[in-house]
Amino acid sequence: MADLKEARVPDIGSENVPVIEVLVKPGDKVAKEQGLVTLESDKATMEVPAPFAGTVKEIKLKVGDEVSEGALIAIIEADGDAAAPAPKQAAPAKAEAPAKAAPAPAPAPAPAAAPAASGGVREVLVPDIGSSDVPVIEILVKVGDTITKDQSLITLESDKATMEVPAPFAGVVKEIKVKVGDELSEGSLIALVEAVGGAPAAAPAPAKVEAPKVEEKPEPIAARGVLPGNAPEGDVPPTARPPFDSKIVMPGDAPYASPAIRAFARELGVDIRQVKGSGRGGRIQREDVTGYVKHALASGARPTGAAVAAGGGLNLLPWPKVDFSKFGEIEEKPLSRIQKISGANLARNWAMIPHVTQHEDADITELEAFRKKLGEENKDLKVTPLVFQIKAVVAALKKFPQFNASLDETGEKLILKKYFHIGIAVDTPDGLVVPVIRDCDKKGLLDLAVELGEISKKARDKKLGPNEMSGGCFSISSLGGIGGTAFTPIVNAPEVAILGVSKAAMKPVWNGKEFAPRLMLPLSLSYDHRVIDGALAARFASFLAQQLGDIRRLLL
Ligand code: CAO
Repeated sequence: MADLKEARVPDIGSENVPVIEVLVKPGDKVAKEQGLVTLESDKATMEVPAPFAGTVKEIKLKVGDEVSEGALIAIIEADGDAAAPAPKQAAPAKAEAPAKAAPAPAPAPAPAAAPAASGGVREVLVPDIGSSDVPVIEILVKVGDTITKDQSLITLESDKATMEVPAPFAGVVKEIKVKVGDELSEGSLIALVEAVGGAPAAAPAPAKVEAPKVEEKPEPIAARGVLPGNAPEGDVPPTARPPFDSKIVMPGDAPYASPAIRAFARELGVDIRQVKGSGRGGRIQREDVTGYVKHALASGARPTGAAVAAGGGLNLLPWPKVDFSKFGEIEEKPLSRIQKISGANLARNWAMIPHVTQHEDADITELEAFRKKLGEENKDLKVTPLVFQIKAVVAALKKFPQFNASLDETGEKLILKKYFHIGIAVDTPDGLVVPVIRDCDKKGLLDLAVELGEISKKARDKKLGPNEMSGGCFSISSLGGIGGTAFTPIVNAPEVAILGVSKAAMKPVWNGKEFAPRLMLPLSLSYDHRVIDGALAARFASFLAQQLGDIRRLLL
């Protein structure tokens, strides 16, 4: 009989916390500790991991629901050896064997220790956060600030969660005892605060606060702020996650900011995705948001340069909200994480890059004969036309270096690259991903064929790591195995061009005397018109066609 178990919200330290993302769907196989949903309170963003491995049968909540400890997330058919019994009532799932204490998502207010001095100046200490030596990544107050009870004082970031430590009482900050980079544990001194008004009497130091008893719950928090929207590398187990680098993980630059900073940005009407973070790993700080606003105001709300490069200036109509069920039967299907991430990137690239597509046909009759021969000689290797296209692209990038380039984030400087890493668009059941084959100039056709086979398989098995999808110079999107005569690929920013390849077809071609049957390969080169002009694109495309038309040239 199927072993159906309930996955519930563990003790998250707050109540009625909104679900901002559902990370799995019915039918998904989940590993133990894989994130099921993302919750975001005003103090922390956290992923709730699966307490056991299995197959998701039913999802019991949706984005926007507000949940507390014990809320039912999903019914999961546990894998055979799943050890943890499912909770039978509204209580957090208990971990089979918590490997290590997990941090509290939203720590209880910092405990106040005994008065450090007369006149109501009291120490504020780090509460039980479930981990030790957690780095301070942000100081949210300064000396002289008047703070309210529960106002956030500092932000800590462990490998599992980003959390703000709130003030246990109202008062005036007299001294700050930590700095960014310090590693804190329960009881570490954060600040001296002069209590005001009805501040509680001195508490014993360090007061045990109501922080969650981490040893009784599953490791609750997979870092959301630390690894936002990790669809492409979603299979990386939580314990083996790579160090955070927002540029690698999300070329689309998902906002990397604490909840307080996001709320601050919202308050000012700032789209935080447009703010460039100056903190560690690109984290967005308060000053970045204010800097962004200042810049927008100074430029008369018509941002240029950096702001344009950052995505500003698009004043689009909101997306139409339609109740389609009024017109007939419908079914709702959430987008996969890959679709959401690539969708955001594609929308930005399409809206911000002035695209032009140059079309060209390459005569690959001879190439095809050679490719077939190569295939016969290497029966266990699939040598498709794509490997020749990679080689031809490298030759064209060498001849036209402007294509092997990126605009910097100000939009005012071109970075020319001396390496040749080619991204290949791969269609997977969950959406489009673009793994990168490195140093294609140094690899032979057969090496490229092997690597292409490997990355395509890895992409479809969801095994690609973030490093395998970063660093590309130019992308190829081949629909040649499927069909079509031409299309308009979208430039994969910050690259400046992309080659779309359609299906080769036999066509009558005039050779000066007669029409001869030739195998013609349609090429569609989309480029960023800010960097490349039409004449250059026509030269690049025609050079590519020449290379493919006479593969001896690839040896040059
Ligand atoms: N013309 C004619 N036939 C072609 C061809 C072309 N341009 N390109 C490939 N083919 C043939 C191959 O030779 C192969 O034939 P056999 O089965 O007889 O060997 C067949 O089509 C299938 O090729 P393939 O797709 O498996 O291999 P590939 O190396 O051409 O492509 C990959 C690999 C990963 C790029 C491809 O599978 C893929 O995912 N393409 C989709 C990319 C995509 O979605 N782009 C759209 C982005 S915009 O939304």
